[in-house]
Amino acid sequence: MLHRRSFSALIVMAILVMLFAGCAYKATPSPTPSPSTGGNTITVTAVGMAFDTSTITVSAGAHVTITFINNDNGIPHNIAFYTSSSATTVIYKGKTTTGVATITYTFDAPTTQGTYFFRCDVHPNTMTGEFIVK
Ligand SMILES: [Cu+2]
Repeated sequence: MLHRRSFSALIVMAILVMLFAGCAYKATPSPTPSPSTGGNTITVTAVGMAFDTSTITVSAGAHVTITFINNDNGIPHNIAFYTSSSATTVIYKGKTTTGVATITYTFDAPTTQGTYFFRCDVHPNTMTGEFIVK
């Protein structure tokens, strides 16, 4: 029964090869997602009486540059940053601009991490978001 024994040996070898291949496959490193840079240069667009984002995230203490595009023809908007949604303490109040127009805001982010608040002062009930400092 030499033939049968070689056949069994072949099966065992095949299984070993498959196991090894399985291990090799698992060992293949998966692509590492590129780390977020903190994004301290940001573009925000206002269109259709809304911001195109509900969050603006920057690094603590970073010098922030925001390109604000107002695509609402004839309608004034701005972005103003406050410590909370009560909008009593201003972090930075961007100049109001009437669309269609683009304006650049520069300011320094708070040095304390946290979730703050931003809104359009012209439409404070509908155009709001979270200003995240991390
Ligand atoms: Cu507005």
